[in-house]
Amino acid sequence: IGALLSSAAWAQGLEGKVVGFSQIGSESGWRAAETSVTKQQAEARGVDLKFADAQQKQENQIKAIRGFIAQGVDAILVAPVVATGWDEVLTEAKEANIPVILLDRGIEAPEDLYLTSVASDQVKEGRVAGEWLVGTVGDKPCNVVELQGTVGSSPAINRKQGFEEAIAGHANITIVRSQTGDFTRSKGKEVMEGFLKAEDGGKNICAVYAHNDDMAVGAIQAIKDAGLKPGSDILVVSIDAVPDIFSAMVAGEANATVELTPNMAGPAFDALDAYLNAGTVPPKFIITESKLYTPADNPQSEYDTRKGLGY
Ligand code: GYE
Repeated sequence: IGALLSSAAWAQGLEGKVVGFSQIGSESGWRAAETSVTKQQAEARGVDLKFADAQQKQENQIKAIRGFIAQGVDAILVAPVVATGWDEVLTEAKEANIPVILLDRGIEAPEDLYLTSVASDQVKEGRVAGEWLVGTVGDKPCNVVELQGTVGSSPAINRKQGFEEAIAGHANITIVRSQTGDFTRSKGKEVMEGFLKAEDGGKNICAVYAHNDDMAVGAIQAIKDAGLKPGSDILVVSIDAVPDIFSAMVAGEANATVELTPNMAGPAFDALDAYLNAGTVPPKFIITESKLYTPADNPQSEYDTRKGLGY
């Protein structure tokens, strides 16, 4: 009897399900890791993952989602590059009865247009970074330059807000310049070069706050090229906890990062499994942890463990 019932009535999991994944691109080390973890998670669960790389363009994401709907996929994962402009295409998915799960970035849209959103609390990430700086500089004057993420993306908006909240009321800490580096290493370096030139070759800068580690790594290079020491002449605080920021910590060139897990797909597939197989409606927001790491946290071993995790 077990054998008779096994494949039908007892079926569980996502084996054989077709899931479309509209990924933003590969702007950062964190993003590349998220992509590889998502592919690993799909394979381990027997999911047929249809992967589409949008090369940073929302219009490409909208096209990919429409393609998934036309194919009649069982579900859609989307990492939304910007926060607005999703209502129409998500309404189309809803009308086709295809559940949509948001990964790692939020959107401004009615909540009934997606099943759940798996992401960090990005305001908190900014706050954790800002609180670290407040605790580190004490009452010394500190001019901060900020490298923002992609314009209009939820992490750029929220990480800015959280950091500003943390330094509010500390008049000795001021953001003197703030510009987007689009979450990339090359733009982070280029924008930091401009900041250094504009601020007396960097002598006027106490800290750089980057919305991700890749931009921080670019900024570290620019600081070195300007003849200053990142990590001491200019403090470096960022978000993601990718392996390269831990090697920068080992070298004394980075001071703090806030961890973002690249495993958004695991909780997303768990929620989808429960929804499709048992009708369990997940919470609207599944929030991942935001832990601070500094050079006191054994950065060499953090580097080593992360190297195997899809990075
Ligand atoms: O921090 C950054 C990436 O959307 C939260 O996007 C994510 C961010 C991540 O490119 O490195």
